[in-house]
This record gives sequence, C-alpha cells and structure tokens, in this order.
Amino acid sequence: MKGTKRIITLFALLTAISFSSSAQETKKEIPLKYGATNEGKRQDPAMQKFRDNRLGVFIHWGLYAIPGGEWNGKVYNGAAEWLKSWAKVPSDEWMQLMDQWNPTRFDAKKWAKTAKEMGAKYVKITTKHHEGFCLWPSKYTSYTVANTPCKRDLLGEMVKAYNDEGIDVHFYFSVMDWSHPDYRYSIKSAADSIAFSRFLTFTDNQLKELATRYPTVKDFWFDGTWDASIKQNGWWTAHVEQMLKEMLPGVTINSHLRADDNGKRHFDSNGRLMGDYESGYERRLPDPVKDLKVTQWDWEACMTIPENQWGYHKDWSLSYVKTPIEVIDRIVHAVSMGGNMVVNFGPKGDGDFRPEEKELATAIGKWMERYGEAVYACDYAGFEKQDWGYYTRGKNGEVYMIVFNQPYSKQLIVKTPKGVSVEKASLMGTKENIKVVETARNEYNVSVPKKNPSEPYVIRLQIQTNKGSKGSYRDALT
Ligand code: H79
Repeated sequence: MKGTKRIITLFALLTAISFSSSAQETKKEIPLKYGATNEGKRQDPAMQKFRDNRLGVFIHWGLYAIPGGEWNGKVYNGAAEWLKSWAKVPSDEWMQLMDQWNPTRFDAKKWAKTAKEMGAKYVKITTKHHEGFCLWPSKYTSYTVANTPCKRDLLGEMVKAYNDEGIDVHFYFSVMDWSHPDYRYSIKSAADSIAFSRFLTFTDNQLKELATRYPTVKDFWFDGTWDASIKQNGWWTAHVEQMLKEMLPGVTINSHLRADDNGKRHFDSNGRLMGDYESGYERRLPDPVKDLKVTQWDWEACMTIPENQWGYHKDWSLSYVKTPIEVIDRIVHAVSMGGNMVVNFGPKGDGDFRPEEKELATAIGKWMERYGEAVYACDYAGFEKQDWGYYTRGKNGEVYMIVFNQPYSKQLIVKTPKGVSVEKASLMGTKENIKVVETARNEYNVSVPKKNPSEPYVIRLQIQTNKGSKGSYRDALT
C-alpha cells in the first residue's frame, strides 16, 4: 500500500515538473526595442547610495501653494496641487498667480536644515508640477520663477543648500504639462501627432537644461506619464532614460517614466522592471506578508501626511492627519521590505512650513537619531513577519526588531528561517541585554525591555546562520 502511494506521488511529481517546464517553454520572450534595460538590481555605487539613503523628503511647491485649495471662495477637498483642475481654471488665469509669487520667508538653508534634522538623506523637489510653472528660470517657457516678483532661481538655491548639508537632490518632473498648448492626452490625428512631437522636443530641452544647470542631481522622478499619448510613444520614454544616463553617469530613474513598445508601463511586456526602481507605491505600501515579490527589485514609496495633500492646503481638518508614530511605522514598513520611503511636505506660498509639518519633522528626527541604525542601509531580513512590528537587516548581517506593538505576554515571538539561530539580543540605545529563550525549533521568546520605552523601540539580534537549532526540539511526525 505504502509502495503504491509512493509511486503515485512520484508520478504526480513528475507530471507537475514536466507540465511546468513545458509551460516555461511555451512562454516566449516578447521581442522589445524599448523594454527593460537592467538585469536585476543595479549594484553600482550610485544605486547603492540611493538604496542606503532609505529616508527622503518630498517637496511639493508651486503656484498652487498660494490659493492652498481655495478658489473664488470655495474650498476644494481634493489634492491642492490639482486645484486648477478641480475648479476648472483656464491656464492663462491660473498663471496670473505668478504675479503673487513672492516667497519672502523662503530660506533654502533653513529647509535643508529641517530635512537634515529629520534624518532625511535625500530630497525630491518638484521642479515642475502638472500646472507647468518652473522653479528654475527655464529658457523654454515664460512660466518660470524668472517672471515673478521673486525672480530668483529657487531650484538652484535649494540644490546648493541641500547639497551643502550632505543631502542628495532628486528632481520630480511632471511630463504632463497643463500650460503647454502642444500637450495632448491622446493622439487622434496627424495634427495631434505633430503638436505632440513638438511637445516632446520641448520636454527634452527642459530635461537637458535641468541636467546641465544642476549636474549634482542624483535622480529624476517622473510623474504625469499615464496618458495614452505617452503610452503610444514608449520609444520616447526609453530615449529620455538613455539621454539622462549619458548626461549624468549614475543617475537613477523611476519606473513611472517608462512605457515599452506595447504601451505597458512600469514593467515591460516580459514582466521586467523598467527604470532603476519601482515607484508605484504612492500613499500605500505592499502587504508585508503577501507582497514579498517586491524584495526582488529596488523600490521607493512616497506618502502624504493628510490623506491626499501634496501641495499646501489651508485646511488639514478635512481629512485624517497621520501622527509621527504612524509615519515612522510606514518608513520602517518600507525598509523592512527592501524599499525607500519619501515623506511629503507642502510649503506655503510665503516659503514657510506649516507648524504641523515642523513638529512632525522634529519628532521623526528624534526617533531616527536614536534608532536610525535599524533604517539606514538596512534591507529585508528574510524573517517571517510577526504582530509586534517589523524586521530589518543591517549590512553586517545583524537583524533588528522594530517593535511597534507592546505585547501583554511580555514576550516577542521570533521565528527564524531554517538553520538560523538567535545568539544574543540587546536594546538599542542602552546596554540592556534582552533575555532570549528558545521555545521550539526555530522559535524564540525575546523578552520586552525591563522598563517600557513608551515609544517604538529596536532590539538588535545577533544571529548565526548554518548552525541549526541549539535545543533538542523536533517537529511532530504527523
Ligand atoms: O504629485 C503628487 C500628485 O499630485 C500626483 N503624484 C503625486 C506624487 C498624482 N496624484 N495622483 N495622480 C497624480 C494621478 C491622479 C489621477 C486622478 Fe484623475 C486625478 C484621478 C482622478 C483625478 C486624471 C484626471 C485621471 C482622471 C481624472
């Protein structure tokens, strides 16, 4: 009986293997001219720096900061940087806001200091959002800071100030441009095609201008690339990636930019990531149990403090505003799955930050100063997720437990992968050794600290691989 069972099992196994290999054979590679250019994760120093930075700040600053979500006495609840669209304001009328653009309280050095104190290693700046207004004096449009009462090159001031603080500068750039007469949402006629090709040349010129004027820029984060017109021109997105990489060796590009020959975005028709990192986690994060596939590529998430406000909105009471601990949770969540997190700030039209944002930056900075070792240059640890929080792994193989939920049992369960043992545990920021008890094969109870730290805290685990279980525990034979 046993023998027959074994033969059947063997037969089932062989059938499964032959099925899956024939399935692989039939899954043909689709030939692509404009598909992915990287094989796996980039490992050059520039990409490693991008990855090790882990925490960034986003700055959304443009004309929309002046009305702050209100047009003709009506407050719109939608994202403030989209107000022109919500209130259906024609472009020429919207651009009259340029006459009021005079941010007298803007001080790039102060901004950079705030980011530094928060523990951010990089900043993503909106050089041009959908509205089309440029924070640098672009030669290719009149909608720039140069034609406002301010006149200064605000982008240039920011690049210098952040770089002086040792903070990498990344450029946000919206391809979709509501101010440009040649922009098209889709190409429906020969005339559209001619206009749109003029628009693409205009965009190339602006990008070349940015790369030339600010050669210390480390990354371009594209947005406004979802329209049919761009999907129909996948070649152009591949061309932009190549052009910027030739101009700026080491530059990183987000997957948002890219569409392939068939208009497939982010991942090409063969399922390969385009650009250098996946950038689709906007205001959401991958599930820490179900979405572990994200650990195969580099990725960066970004988040807002209210539910969905990137630019300055005068009334934050219209949606839920996240607390510092909720923001820290998201930062750690991203890193625990091998991603970066960018926290957004929407400065006011006068160049100052709202008090809520200043307080948040201070609170995050305090925590990062104490526990940043478990965030910077850390990665996915490969341990099974537990309810108390997240794991990260440092460069020397140490595993960090970042505890967000303090258990009544006073025990934090740790389940290790096969062959991995926990040797020692200590509380970060103190000399306290934490008690570890092996409770079953590949399972441990790690005690909570003697005195409750009353904030999310970090336990550093010293682990050993290829050792197997120390104890005499066995799996049950069933
Ligand atoms: O810059 C921030 C946002 O303004 C921008 N990306 C972040 C980083 C952004 N958020 N959402 N989107 C871009 C896409 C929005 C699409 C929608 Fe709509 C706006 C859905 C509904 C309104 C466009 C217009 C698609 C349908 C109507």
